[in-house]
Amino acid sequence: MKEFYMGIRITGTGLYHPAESISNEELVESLNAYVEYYNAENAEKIAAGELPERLGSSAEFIEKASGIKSRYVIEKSGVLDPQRLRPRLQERTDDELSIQAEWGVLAAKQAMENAKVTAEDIDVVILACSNMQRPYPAVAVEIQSALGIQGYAYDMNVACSAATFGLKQAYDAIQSGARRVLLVNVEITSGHTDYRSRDCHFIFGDVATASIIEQTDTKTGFEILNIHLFTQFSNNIRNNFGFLNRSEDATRDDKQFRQDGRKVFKDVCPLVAKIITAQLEKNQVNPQDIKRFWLHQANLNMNQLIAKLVLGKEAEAERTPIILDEFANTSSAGVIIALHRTGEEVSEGEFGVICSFGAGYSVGSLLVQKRVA
Ligand code: CO8
Repeated sequence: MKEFYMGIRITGTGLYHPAESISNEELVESLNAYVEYYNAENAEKIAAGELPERLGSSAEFIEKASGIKSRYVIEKSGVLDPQRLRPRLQERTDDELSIQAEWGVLAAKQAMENAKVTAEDIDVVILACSNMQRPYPAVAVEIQSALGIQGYAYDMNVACSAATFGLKQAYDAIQSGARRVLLVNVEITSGHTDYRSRDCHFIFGDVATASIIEQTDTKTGFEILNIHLFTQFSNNIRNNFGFLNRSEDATRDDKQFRQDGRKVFKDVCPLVAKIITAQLEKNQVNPQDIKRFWLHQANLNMNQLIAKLVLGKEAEAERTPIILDEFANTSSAGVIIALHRTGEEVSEGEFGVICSFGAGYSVGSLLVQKRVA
């Protein structure tokens, strides 16, 4: 092993998802009702070429193109209401726990229980995700306060790679003297999904995950052997929502998630395969010895292709665990859900790769090894 960091391990993970889930069929029925209404209402403008005709969706397309069958959402009736197409949420007062902090606390408690640590054992809280509920105060500080953790906390955003970049921050904090880090990923994606567009209405789901990272040689967990982070600017996944929208008197309809999915697919698959291959080579680990590739959960076909490029052959299904069929793309949280659900399948000494990719572009790849106490 060329590069071997000191024994820093992921010793516990937690998962919270809301109770309500939407199937492809339900989502398509709602979009198609909206499209029919929209096209009828705007028939004259569409005929004159002033507005584009909106197009309907299909459940078969969604499953074939992405592997997604359902997604959890914070509030189902608002998303499915063709007159609304976004969750119906109650505004909370400043004295109430914010929604994102509430979900973060739920996932964190499970991760802390699994890692057998209490609030007193933790020095740092990081909330890493694609969408923050507000700019400040940092939601991570609210989670820290709700859990009674001392030390410091902050928010960070690297879109779908926020969890792996957050693991790097956790790793660095421990190398700098912190005892334990609580990393939380709360993705309430339904707040930023354009449910009017067939190109992206099916893509995302809501969830919260949490991980405990600590230096130990006596606790079961995944030892972090190597971390590789990479970014390269691209407009192919973009969201122009921001605090300057008001001042710009912005009118463009681009303040939600949008992407050129085909380009993303073509650019990102070879890039990720190259990064993982180089990382394994550098650390003298044979790709065949990777028991599990916990890849970003955006698209089943993408994950199968990346694994094939790295392994030089089709990967067995269990080698690249898939949770996106149930959860859809949960942005940063996807890799942690996959690890949480299947980490037990890996035995002492076996290797795994945790690799995210997404907007930026950003890629974060961790080579890990299972250690059983
Ligand atoms: N139903 C029926 N037909 C459809 C639909 C639909 N819903 N959508 C598109 N079509 C049609 C298209 O119009 C097109 O028709 P034609 O061939 O006549 O032009 C045809 O089907 C094919 O369309 P696409 O080329 O768009 O379809 P793809 O096969 O490329 O599949 C995917 C689309 C599934 C989106 C695919 O491209 C993909 O998964 N790409 C990778 C995406 C990816 O990984 N993105 C990462 C983004 S996530 C991220 O970074 C986090 C951002 C922050 C999160 C914020 C939360 C809100």
